[in-house]
Amino acid sequence: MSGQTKAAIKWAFSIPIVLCIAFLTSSSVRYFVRFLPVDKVPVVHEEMQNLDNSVDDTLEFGSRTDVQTSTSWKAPIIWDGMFDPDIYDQKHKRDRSSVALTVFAVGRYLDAYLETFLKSSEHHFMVGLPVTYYVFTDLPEKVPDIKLAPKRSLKVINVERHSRWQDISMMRMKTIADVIESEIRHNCTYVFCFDVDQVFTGRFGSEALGDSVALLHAHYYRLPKNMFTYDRNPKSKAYMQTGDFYYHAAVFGGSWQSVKLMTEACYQSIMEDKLNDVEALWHDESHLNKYLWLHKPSRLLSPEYCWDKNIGHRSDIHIARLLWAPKHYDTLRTA
Ligand code: 5GW
Ligand code: MN
Repeated sequence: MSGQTKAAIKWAFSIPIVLCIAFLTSSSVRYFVRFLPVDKVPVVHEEMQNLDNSVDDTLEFGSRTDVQTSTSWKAPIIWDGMFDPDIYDQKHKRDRSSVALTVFAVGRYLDAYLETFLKSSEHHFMVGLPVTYYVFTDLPEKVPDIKLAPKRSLKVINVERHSRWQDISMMRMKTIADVIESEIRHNCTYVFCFDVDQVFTGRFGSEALGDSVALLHAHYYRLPKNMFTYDRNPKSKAYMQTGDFYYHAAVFGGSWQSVKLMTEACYQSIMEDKLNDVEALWHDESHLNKYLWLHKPSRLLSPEYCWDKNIGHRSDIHIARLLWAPKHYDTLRTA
């Protein structure tokens, strides 16, 4: 054999060995990295993060036999007992995840709900992760001065007060899309959008983070599809004959990219309806349901994540993480 052939054979043998070693080290590095303290983990910058990824392999879908724990398109539905909170917290600290929380407190809703909402959020919402609150209000000087934990901050954004309450609710979509474009996308990985008339009462943590996240409405999760209150007017852009679930617009979220697309699309549909002089049955919620039927969410939250105490005891609700605050429509909805 010539020296050249020998060299070629050596080469050919060494390629699979090198590949093998490379594979073993990369997988063992990935395995051991999870045991490193958070601040020692190297930050890996990837083109596009895979937001709902391998930690979801740790979900125990069979641990809850009393409820549906995944959708037909294989998105997890997060219920108590299915997840290990520490695994999710560690993953998101490692990934340097940060979360924007948007909330509107316009007119009388500010005094009625904002302080309780924010104080309870400090105790339960994404504890340990950097959170930026974006409070939208027409009364910026009245926003309470809440003491925030380290790495958490609050920005007040002035918005005008629409005279129709339906518009206050619907125009949130446009306002959220705009602030994602101007601010949130530079500061945060995820965005969660909340109604203000709610109180956190239990962990609402990093297990809820995903690319596009929707909440099962407490009043509908056990009802058959034909009872869902989708918009049934074919003239509305929100019209739908059937769907997957009935989602509650009081909580939705995801990566800033997904929430931007979601809120922009809902706003477009709302404006098209206005041109056609129609309004969807449940306003922004109807449009959100239509969007999520056409663009399946990657993660669903069980009604633990927005429970209504008035429903009474349900054996499948082991913990209420966020509760509807009492409604005072009589005083709040009069002009
Ligand atoms: C006022 C009157 C009727 C309906 C809504 C409002 C209203 C809503 C308001 O005056 N100010 C305000 O900030 N909002 C925001 O829109 C709050 O964040 C509120 O949580 C959200 C949705 O309105 P809700 O909570 O009254 O709607 P539902 O579907 O929970 O009854
Ligand atoms: Mn509400």
